[in-house]
Amino acid sequence: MKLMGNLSVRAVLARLGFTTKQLGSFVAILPVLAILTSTANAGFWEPFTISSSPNQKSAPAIHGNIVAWAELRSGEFDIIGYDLTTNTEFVITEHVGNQFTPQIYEDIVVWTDFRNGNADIYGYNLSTATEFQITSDPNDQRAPEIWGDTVVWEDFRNDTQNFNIADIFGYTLSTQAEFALSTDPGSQFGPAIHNDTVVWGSDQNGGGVYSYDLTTNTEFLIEGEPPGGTAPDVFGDTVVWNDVRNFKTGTYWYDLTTGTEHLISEDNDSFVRHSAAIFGNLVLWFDGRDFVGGNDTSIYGYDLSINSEFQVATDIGGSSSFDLHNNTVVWMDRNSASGPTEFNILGAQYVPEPGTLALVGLGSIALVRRIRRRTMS
Ligand SMILES: [Ca+2]
Ligand SMILES: [Ca+2]
Ligand SMILES: [Ca+2]
Repeated sequence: MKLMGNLSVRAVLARLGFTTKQLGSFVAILPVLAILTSTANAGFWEPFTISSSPNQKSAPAIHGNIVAWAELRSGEFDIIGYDLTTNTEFVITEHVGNQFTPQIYEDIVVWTDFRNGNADIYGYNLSTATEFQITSDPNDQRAPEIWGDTVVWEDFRNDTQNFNIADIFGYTLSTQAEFALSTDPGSQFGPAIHNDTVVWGSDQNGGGVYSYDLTTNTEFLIEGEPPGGTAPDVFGDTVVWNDVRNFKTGTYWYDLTTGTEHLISEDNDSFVRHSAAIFGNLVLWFDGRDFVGGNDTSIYGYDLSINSEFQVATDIGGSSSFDLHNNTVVWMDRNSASGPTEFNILGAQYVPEPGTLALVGLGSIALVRRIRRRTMS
């Protein structure tokens, strides 16, 4: 996954529509292609607009062709969905009370819901158009994430004194069974999940990044150097997060298989980076390096397959979250440059640059043209 090997090149070409026969004739030059793409430039991000309605919005999420976000309508926040294939917007819930922070996995949307006077986790099945309740504990459950059959969230049920020290809980959708992942001392926050791995940040013992293996029910401290511990993300065996060391803000990735930590990049100042996310070879984060006043924030990223850093978007205001799935990122753009503040849900799709020089050198010009045409379309 980290380096673009033959299999992933093959997978990319298959996605571009090449047949098995065409792929077979391509295998001979794959090693050359793999070497040259390892030094290739990053691709580019093609931006698009999802919603520019005047309502206040927050926390967009994406999975496949579905985008969801929280939107202020009639004085309260609801969960709104959008289908990127049909460019149509639809209501997921407009129940009384505020709904925030949706996340999506295939046809299931989950979110934080205040309809009961405290925060609970609710869900919605897009295929059956049915809503369902996940938690009913009288204390707060917030910030759910979902992958496959499992939902995880920040849970405040055990802090009956202050209601601000969180644990991590989870729920199996198929069995409707709730369970605790971590009731460690201090606060555990910002859980993320991919396959059978859950990760979170913790302020326990000065701060750290933890992972949890759902198949073995074991917790593992990844990084415990204070002040580490901003909310991490996980994809496969790769965990990513931002932290500050020696007054430099860095983005790190950790290989759960080898137990090794790697610096992706760092700013030579304590510029704020937060909200690192990973999907496939792409790592993205909010980055304050372009700050020139106001609420300017940028999204920067890094392609682990070609070791290249790039800017995804800049001057997006005080946006507090984005989401990444496949090659598409969505975020909230808060723009007050000309008049009243606008709250736009924007997106961008990453178009990787194929190893064009390698292919041209091997006389496969027609193939290159086909790749580029299909990639650009
Ligand atoms: Ca509502
Ligand atoms: Ca609750
Ligand atoms: Ca705790």
